[in-house]
Amino acid sequence: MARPPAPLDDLARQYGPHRHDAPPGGYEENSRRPHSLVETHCCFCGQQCGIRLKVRDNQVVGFEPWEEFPFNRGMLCPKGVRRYLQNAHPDRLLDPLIRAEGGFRKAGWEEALGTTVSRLTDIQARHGKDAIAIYGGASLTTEKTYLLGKLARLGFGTRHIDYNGRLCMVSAGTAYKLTFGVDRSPNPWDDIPKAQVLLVAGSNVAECSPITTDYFWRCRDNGGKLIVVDPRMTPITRNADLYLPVRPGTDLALFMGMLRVIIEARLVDSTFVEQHTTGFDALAASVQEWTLARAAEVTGVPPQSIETAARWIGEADRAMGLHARGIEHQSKGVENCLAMINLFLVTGHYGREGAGCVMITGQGNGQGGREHGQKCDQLPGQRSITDPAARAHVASVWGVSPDEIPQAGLSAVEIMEAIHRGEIKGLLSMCFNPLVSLPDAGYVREALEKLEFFGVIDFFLSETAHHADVVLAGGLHEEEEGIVTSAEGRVIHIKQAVTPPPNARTDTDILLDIARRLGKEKYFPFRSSGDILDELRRASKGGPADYGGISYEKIDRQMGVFWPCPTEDHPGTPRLFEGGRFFHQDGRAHLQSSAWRESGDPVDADFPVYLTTGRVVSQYLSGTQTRRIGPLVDQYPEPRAELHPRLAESLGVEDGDWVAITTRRDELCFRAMVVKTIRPDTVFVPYHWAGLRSINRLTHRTLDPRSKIPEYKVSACRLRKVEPPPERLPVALPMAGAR
Ligand SMILES: Nc1nc2c(c(=O)[nH]1)N[C@H]1C(S)=C(S)[C@@H](COP(=O)(O)OP(=O)(O)OC[C@H]3O[C@@H](n4cnc5c(=O)[nH]c(N)nc54)[C@H](O)[C@@H]3O)O[C@H]1N2
Ligand SMILES: Nc1nc2c(c(=O)[nH]1)N[C@H]1C(S)=C(S)[C@@H](COP(=O)(O)OP(=O)(O)OC[C@H]3O[C@@H](n4cnc5c(=O)[nH]c(N)nc54)[C@H](O)[C@@H]3O)O[C@H]1N2
Ligand code: SF4
Ligand SMILES: [Mo]
Repeated sequence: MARPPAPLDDLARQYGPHRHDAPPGGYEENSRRPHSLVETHCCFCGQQCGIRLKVRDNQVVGFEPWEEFPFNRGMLCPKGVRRYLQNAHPDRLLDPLIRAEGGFRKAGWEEALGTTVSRLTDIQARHGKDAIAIYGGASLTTEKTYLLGKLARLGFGTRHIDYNGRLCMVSAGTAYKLTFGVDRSPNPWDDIPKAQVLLVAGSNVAECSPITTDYFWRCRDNGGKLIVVDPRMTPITRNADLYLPVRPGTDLALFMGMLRVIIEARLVDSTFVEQHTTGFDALAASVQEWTLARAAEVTGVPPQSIETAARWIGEADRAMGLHARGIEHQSKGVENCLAMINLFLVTGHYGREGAGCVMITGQGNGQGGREHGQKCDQLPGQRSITDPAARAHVASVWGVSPDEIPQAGLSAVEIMEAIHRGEIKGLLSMCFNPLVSLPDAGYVREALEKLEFFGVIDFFLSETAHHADVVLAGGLHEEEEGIVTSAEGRVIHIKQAVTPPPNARTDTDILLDIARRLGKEKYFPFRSSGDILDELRRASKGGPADYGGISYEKIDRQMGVFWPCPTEDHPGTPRLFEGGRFFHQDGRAHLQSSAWRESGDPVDADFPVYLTTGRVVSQYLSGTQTRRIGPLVDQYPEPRAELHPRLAESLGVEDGDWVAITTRRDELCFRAMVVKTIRPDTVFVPYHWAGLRSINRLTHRTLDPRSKIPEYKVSACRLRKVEPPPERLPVALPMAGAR
């Protein structure tokens, strides 16, 4: 039975959520009145900047910089300085909601939780334990992700739990696991200024990891060179020494071409390769055919630039690579990362100051959120769920026998496919907005409409939550204590600044109440986040991501603790692989060879232009939070299609005109932003909006076979000029350069 979403009022349909502009009492009044300050971290991206939150009357009413926190030393980006406007937002969910005729009605917790548990367990009774799935998220503290994983496996007994980090950087994680035996950026950010060469691939650092630019400029001040690989000249490119305008989806060819140059020019560090790696001969053979001419033809990058980039890395004493979603959001995302890592390994740039290849983590808890058991294939401590020893260890901590832990389940996009097939009939989603963030949104909407029961835990009514039967009013970041692991691998302490409004609850409370209603309270004896952390420490002990010696007090004392940190007296490990010791049993790095493949949605005569997607500085992810913060909306109010003047001219389009973008899935209209900073064969649209502004209606579901990450960065499309679509009211244009 198809279930349409709950209807929205007209305002919400046209503009999305309500905007909120000022703290209670307005800015002036707010700055005068007394308040207390809480030292904690930003709730948004993986940089996890330190921030002091201003608290008054149990509300976050502002912020002050926290200069002592070493990572950002008081610096913040536009999102960080406005996040506090969420706290008193009029859209904040204050009660649980239950689907009713024509929308939702407020409900009590007894009814909402009772319904959620009885509907989900009823589905399981009729169709088996695996007929329900759980979605988690990487904005949650690590304690919550651990709890959610345990609740899925021991509480509900389903094998299907996965999370929104599956859409983020699992291809990078898979590549690091394959090569090094561990999934973490090997270097602390303090290494960046010490490198002589930085190779930045598929990362819009200035807009998406703004504080990292400061490390880049310090590197440049020290004489370091910057190489940027991106189909768009992102803002950091203005200060780059070399720009490689790669055609979307061809990074693998670029890196294989560069590796061949390094080998031919005898820039391989043979001693390092011999003593610390395996697989070099096969790797060298695999790049033989990647001559400069071929690499240039496939990538669209001039051969001299490919050669120069390779030589700079090979000739440097200390070089670093940094990559993000541009190379990871591809159906060969794993291969791209492997090939980039190889460039640094064969040249001996590992385990030393200023030398290594790192991934720039995206989500707030992108790192910690993928280590302790909310991934479909994983148990706490970055252990594999298929490894009998890992199962035995975790089972002993949980007080169950290993057979009681379900086997590996389906990943995030695969769960949607199983819903379409009718195999999964119930879904509980916490901290995830799949309707906006998963590829092929039309397909996702159909899946949500097919569910027998859908429960959502969120503090705003996201577009996904409109499809829910029950919405449980969960907690904001500042309402609970916990830990998060930043892009550097630094475990930090999130402090509770306020308590939830009277009838909302913290996420932890909600999960523990569900466990109790399932009759499983004996496995969930936790009274605080600290209790959960204690168990998590034991569960992770001995695994690659060993948190055994990490406590809130130690984090506060050291301004963060880098894992692995196995014991209380261990200082933590800022730099991995020192002395050339890697995490595989043989202590070596395993160089991996790859073969070239086309993207999953290839360009052809009908769809001749590349469509790529990503972000702008003022909006965050699916926008549930930042589309509600007025000053951020003003910075960039609606998605625009970036196109090159040559492409615009061929379409007869001028800046501000409307274009229809058509892919093999759907067609949508956007206002054009004509810029010289993009390849002429590529169009870029940011993805932070819903409904007719959601670019994911046009993206495709091809997954990377090993990591199951979607290919957001490469679709094929065609464009044509259109009249302003009648269903759109005029919206103010973003001010030039004010992203
Ligand atoms: N302002 C802001 N900051 C954020 C976020 C946000 O939503 N808004 N989200 C956070 C999260 S979760 C993440 S994952 C990160 C993402 O951070 P980034 O990965 O830096 O951001 P994206 O915009 O997704 O993509 C990065 C770049 O990839 C380029 N690109 C597209 N296709 C290709 C390709 O085929 N090859 C190469 N080499 N490059 C390509 C795009 O032009 C873009 O400049 O940002 C984090 N920070
Ligand atoms: N086309 C395209 N699509 C993409 C990408 C792209 O580059 N292009 N990027 C992908 C990437 S990298 C990512 S990370 C995903 C993100 O995908 P999403 O899962 O959509 O990420 P969010 O927008 O953070 O959604 C999280 C939801 O959780 C809620 N939330 C936040 N914090 C908490 C909390 O502490 N507790 C609870 N209960 N709820 C919370 C928010 O209100 C929001 O509704 O999107 C992916 N989608
Ligand atoms: S850079 Fe990231 S963590 Fe820092 S203030 Fe901006 S969004 Fe927050
Ligand atoms: Mo992400």
